Amino acid sequence: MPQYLGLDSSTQSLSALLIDTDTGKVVADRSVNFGERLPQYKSPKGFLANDDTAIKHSDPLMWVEALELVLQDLRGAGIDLGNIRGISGAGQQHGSVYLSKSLDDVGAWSLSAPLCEQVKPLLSRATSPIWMDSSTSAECAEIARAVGGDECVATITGSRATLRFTGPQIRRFYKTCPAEWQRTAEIHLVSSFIPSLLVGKSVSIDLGDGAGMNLLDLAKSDWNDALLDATAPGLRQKLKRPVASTTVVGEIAGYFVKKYGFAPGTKVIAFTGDNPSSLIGMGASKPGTAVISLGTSDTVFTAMASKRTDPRGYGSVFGNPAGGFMSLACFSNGSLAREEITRRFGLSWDDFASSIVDKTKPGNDGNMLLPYFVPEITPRVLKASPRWFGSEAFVAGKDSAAAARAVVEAQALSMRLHSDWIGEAMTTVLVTGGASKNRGLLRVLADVFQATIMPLSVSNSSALGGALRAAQGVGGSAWQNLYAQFSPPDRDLAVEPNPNARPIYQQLGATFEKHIQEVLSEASI
Ligand code: XUL
Repeated sequence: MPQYLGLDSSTQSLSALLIDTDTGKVVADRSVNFGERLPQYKSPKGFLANDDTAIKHSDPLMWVEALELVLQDLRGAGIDLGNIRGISGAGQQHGSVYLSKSLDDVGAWSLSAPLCEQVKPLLSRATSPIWMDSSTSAECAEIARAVGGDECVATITGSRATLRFTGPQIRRFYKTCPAEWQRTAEIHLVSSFIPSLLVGKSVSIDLGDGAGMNLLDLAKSDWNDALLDATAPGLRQKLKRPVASTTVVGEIAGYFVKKYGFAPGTKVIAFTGDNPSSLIGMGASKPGTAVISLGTSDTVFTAMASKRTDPRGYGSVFGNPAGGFMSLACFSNGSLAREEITRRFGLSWDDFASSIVDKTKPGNDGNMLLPYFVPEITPRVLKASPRWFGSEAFVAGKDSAAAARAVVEAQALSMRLHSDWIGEAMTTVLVTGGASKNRGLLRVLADVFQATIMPLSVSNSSALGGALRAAQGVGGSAWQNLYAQFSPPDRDLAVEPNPNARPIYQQLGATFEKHIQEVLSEASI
């Protein structure tokens, strides 16, 4: 019974997906929602409230507790963790954890206290900035200036200096909290922190997620000295050298063997970012297959045949865990914007879908929404500022069906517009994430992209990518074959585009872009 565990520490939950490579079955699929299961962290959506809406931090101890809870849940469901041969996984990208001591120097975890109590005194910064944070405009400008401008940062790292990226976040910490900075010995991404807990030693950041820091020289697969210096003094000493995503980074710590029944010697493979991990879980690691992930953030990504950067400056290049690079466009108004509409209008997800499919039509009778309910990453809109255009009833918030279509049409148009730089044909697009089974969303995506939209049978492709990479890292089985076994696209749910919608969305795309330009030209945004 060779089993492999994929973990996904994302914005709102920590999930575990267990696969058995002999039977070809998903043995377990469990998730710990932070808001529901760990209310003491006061993070209903996975992050802490802050008067400054640009600041989005989470308590890293919440992630530690969730890790133990999900393992307890697996045991509670009768799973023998002793059958697991390898573990890998993913973390929400860009989020960072700050420790006053390297985990190489703390000794073995003790069984006499839960892990969060042992990690707490090691934190040099109580909270972790996450990908939704947009408080680093000044730091991005400083870093770019120090190395010769935004184009230089993009040439080295694949992305311009970007608000949510870890380098600018580290610089802000160094500037605003000098005493805590002095106490910091080691910095982790979420994707290196979780495996470090599992191994009980400091685990390196992988090249996939490391590319989301504005610190990695993509050509050299190492941190770039000019960017390290521009970010904060002595930064290289606080980061281990990055490793390939396929690296076996250690064996499970005795704590987990004794407490949860893992087999001694269970291998841990480097974790990566949730999007790079999804690329593997979607079977899309070769160029030619585009993926849309519908989660807290919506993302569009593909493996890249050759490295290119986004001339608009919003998109990013990350490492492809299977080798080479991937492109990504990220939208912060994903599920939070969709949920805002269902909440305001009291719609169930079924109502939401039928509002789109049965009650409205492509173009939405001219009703359009700029769905910026939280600050937006792509395009960069720094203040929450939703805008409604169209009929009186729509603008007055009295047309729930039009509102449901409007939020999804705007999201799809924005994804199409802001992924044009990727340069890959999008005739078939695979979709994943919590919302990827909603027929309303699938219909609009098919019509806007004029592509066949194909959902995956497993909705957590990021955790699946972790399990597949673990199987490949330990067992040597090629993950592509495993992918075909575990998660082929769900062809029954595939949605074909309606060709009549093409001209409608061409025109609508132009109107949408015009509205965006208006918003961007307003000094206050
Ligand atoms: C990608 C990004 C988000 C997070 C969400 O650059 O910021 O998609 O990875 O977990």
